[in-house]
Amino acid sequence: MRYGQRPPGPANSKPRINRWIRTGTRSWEAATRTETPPTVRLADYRPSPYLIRDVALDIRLDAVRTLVRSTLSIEPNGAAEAAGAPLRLDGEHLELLGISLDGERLAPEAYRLEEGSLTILSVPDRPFILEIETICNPEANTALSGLYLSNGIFCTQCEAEGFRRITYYLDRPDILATFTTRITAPSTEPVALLSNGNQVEAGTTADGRPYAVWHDPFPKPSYLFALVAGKLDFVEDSFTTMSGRQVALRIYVEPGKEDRCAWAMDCLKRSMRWDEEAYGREYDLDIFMIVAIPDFNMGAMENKGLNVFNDKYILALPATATDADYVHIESIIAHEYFHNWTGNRITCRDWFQLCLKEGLTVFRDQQFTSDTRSGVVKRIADVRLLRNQQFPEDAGPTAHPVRPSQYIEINNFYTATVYEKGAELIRMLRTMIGPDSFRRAMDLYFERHDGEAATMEQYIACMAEASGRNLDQFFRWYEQAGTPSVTVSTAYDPASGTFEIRASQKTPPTPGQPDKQPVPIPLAFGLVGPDGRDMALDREGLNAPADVLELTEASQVWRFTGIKQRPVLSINRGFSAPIRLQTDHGDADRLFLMGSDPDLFNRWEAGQIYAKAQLVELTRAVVEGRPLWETPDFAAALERCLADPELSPAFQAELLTLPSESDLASEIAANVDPVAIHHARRHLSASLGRSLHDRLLEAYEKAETSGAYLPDPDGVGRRSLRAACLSLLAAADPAEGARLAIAQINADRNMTEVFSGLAVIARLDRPERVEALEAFYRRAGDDHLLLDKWFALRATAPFSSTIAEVRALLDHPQMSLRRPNKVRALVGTFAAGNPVAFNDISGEGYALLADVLLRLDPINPQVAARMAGSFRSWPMLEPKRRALAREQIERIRTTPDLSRDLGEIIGMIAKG
Ligand code: 0A1
Ligand code: ZN
Repeated sequence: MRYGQRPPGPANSKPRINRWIRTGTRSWEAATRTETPPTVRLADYRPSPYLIRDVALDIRLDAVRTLVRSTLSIEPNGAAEAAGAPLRLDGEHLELLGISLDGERLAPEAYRLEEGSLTILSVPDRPFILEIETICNPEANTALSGLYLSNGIFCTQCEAEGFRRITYYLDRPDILATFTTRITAPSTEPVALLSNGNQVEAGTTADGRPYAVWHDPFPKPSYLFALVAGKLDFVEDSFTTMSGRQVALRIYVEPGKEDRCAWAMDCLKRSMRWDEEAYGREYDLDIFMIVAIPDFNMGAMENKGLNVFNDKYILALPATATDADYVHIESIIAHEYFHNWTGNRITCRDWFQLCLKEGLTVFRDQQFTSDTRSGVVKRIADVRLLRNQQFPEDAGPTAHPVRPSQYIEINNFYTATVYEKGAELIRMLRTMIGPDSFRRAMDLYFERHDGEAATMEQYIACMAEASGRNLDQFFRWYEQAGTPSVTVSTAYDPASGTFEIRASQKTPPTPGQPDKQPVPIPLAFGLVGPDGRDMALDREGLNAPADVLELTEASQVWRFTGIKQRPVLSINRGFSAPIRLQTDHGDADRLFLMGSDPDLFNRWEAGQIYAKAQLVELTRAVVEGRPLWETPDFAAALERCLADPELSPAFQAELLTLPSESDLASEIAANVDPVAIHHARRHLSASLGRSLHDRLLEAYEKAETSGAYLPDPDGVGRRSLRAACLSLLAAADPAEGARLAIAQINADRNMTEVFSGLAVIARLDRPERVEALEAFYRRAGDDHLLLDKWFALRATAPFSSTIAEVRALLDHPQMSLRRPNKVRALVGTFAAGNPVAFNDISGEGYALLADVLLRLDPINPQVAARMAGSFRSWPMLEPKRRALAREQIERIRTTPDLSRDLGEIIGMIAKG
């Protein structure tokens, strides 16, 4: 029998008690949709009345009828006041076959089966054993939560609440149990059978099926459970930990893809070493496994000892993956690995504490990349991400605190706010207490809470205790949504040699939070003298360890004396706080900082601020039909930076890259015309491309890399400089741009160069475009990762005609709404990466997204809800587009039977 086909059901698979809720004509996913899903509130958190100590799972795999026998050692929770309470277990889409308590089969009157739960009405007030037998259907699981099939491979995704789709359980993160998992293959064919922990047994059943038993000695919440089974091959390596233990490392991939795992393995070993060196954290099992699968709702998942990855974040060869892919792989491998301590050993008490593991782990992966590559370039990338994704979220209808206080569907809260702003809060804490105290505080956190499910308060208590600082006010950052705006002005009095800095803060209202309190804002700063150096300052009166001003009140003043010449203030260095900043700098100050600030981040930032101000004005001129202008001073400043041998190519590339259209939209914030923004940005790019033509061409040629491809910081930096130069040259002269891009594609040195050439061509309205994209399609063949790149390139063209092209591509034989990567590549890129076509004045772009979301929602609600986020900035659009977008949002909102996921998000968005 071919693997993946349904084998004859096991003899005992006939339902004995069939209380499965039949779905009629509605889809499987729609079966549990209710009209008014309940809101879950942090304030309602109560410890569970029961604990589960050990779990034994016996899982007999079958594509459509997987049998799960679960044996749970349960005991009343002494800490909870619910003696004698019924035992309510979570469960969804399960067919219940039977339940026994301490070996006695339960009669149907002894329990209640409802949508989403199974309640045992009476249980002993001592430890007892509960055995439950259920059936689930992996093949029907298109939501990819629970046990599902990805290209014939059985795999699980249990975060946040997927375990309840495998068996009835106390599916909440504060229930920590040890797991022993026996997996029986679906047929006699040999397959990999994997779960968490260490393998303790393997063999063949009487009917010839392979089986394996895994035991994970570390108590863990159910969301960290994983099972993978299927035709997979692996590459193997090993790692010696700091205490000298040998750990086997394995990466499992679909057969034939083993040659694409070398980079991922290298990243894993470097991550393991880094966590030992930076945080003293050692790996704890005998084996660490990664499995790469093609269908996954997110990037990757940190299941204990068995990370599951979207294969685009594992597979890489120079001919198939770009530098950006290599760098993503590195940071995601690190992120998932670092979760072993921040997330797994210490997990979250409840889902409101998600930032405890995610913000902290993002911060740790940022540190790793920063140490591995260029610190400033990494910081710039993180700030760009924050501005492009988190700031608009914080300014729109889906704004929520880093630690939300309520949700309807927790999967909707895996957001840029929880992850990226969450990481910024950890970074601020470190800035405020200093790196040494921070490390001591982390040690204390690990020591105090290892093996526990913790809260944000407990984490902050460690920070406060180790540093001796009161961090009560800091906690507001976790509870208040919205990006604080900080206004800074300065005054210099040459007569007394006094320099004064005034700063004030204000956080705008966000949904449900009309009034905001001041938060502590650490502002790293320096006073830059005319010689381009920081002036030595009397640090007295500064309330932070380094050169940091702490703005804790609504407004504050700092005064410095003995200042002999007028300095230029460089503030929020390294983006020390995630704020919007308004200074009283004039253009001359900005250009000066761009050329001279000793803080490299702020050199870049000065250029961005200068360009942003110009672009906002140019956009206004486009809207009003006024003539546009050149920016010779800015061009000259860029030219000086390009000629500066002290600046790395990677940093120069960042200087040459203008603020994104989404960043500009959130800067303009009202009556936004995305097409006008696009024209203004293209105009400035073209103008810079013309005035810097020779310099750009020279830099482009000089940065060419030779020899074997390596994703090292220097090579990546050179190629990114080439891409930045090419983009400006193409804006100035599309014919020349196309010629250079085609040459780069044809040279075929590596996928980075090919793809950056294609990215330019794909956005040009020129005859070469069609031919180049067709050639790339032919080259992609059936390589699904290359096909995703092709879909994304097709979706990215900034023309109205792209809407019809994307619509047509939805019927392409390689496109499927069941495959998240495909949908994201085509529709996600269109909606989030092509503001011109998406916001086309016809409204057809909005209609296209709405159509896809309504088709996708019954198949995969999580992915539908996430993509609906592209509608979230509608309230700031100009009136015509606003009305068109609103119409589509309402069409979605009023569609019956929306999933909880899409229903919650679209409901929030519709409120505006
Ligand atoms: N915890 C993972 C991300 C993740 C979250 C939810 C998922 O399914 C709904 C899957 C993965 C991480 O931070 O990497
Ligand atoms: Zn994470």
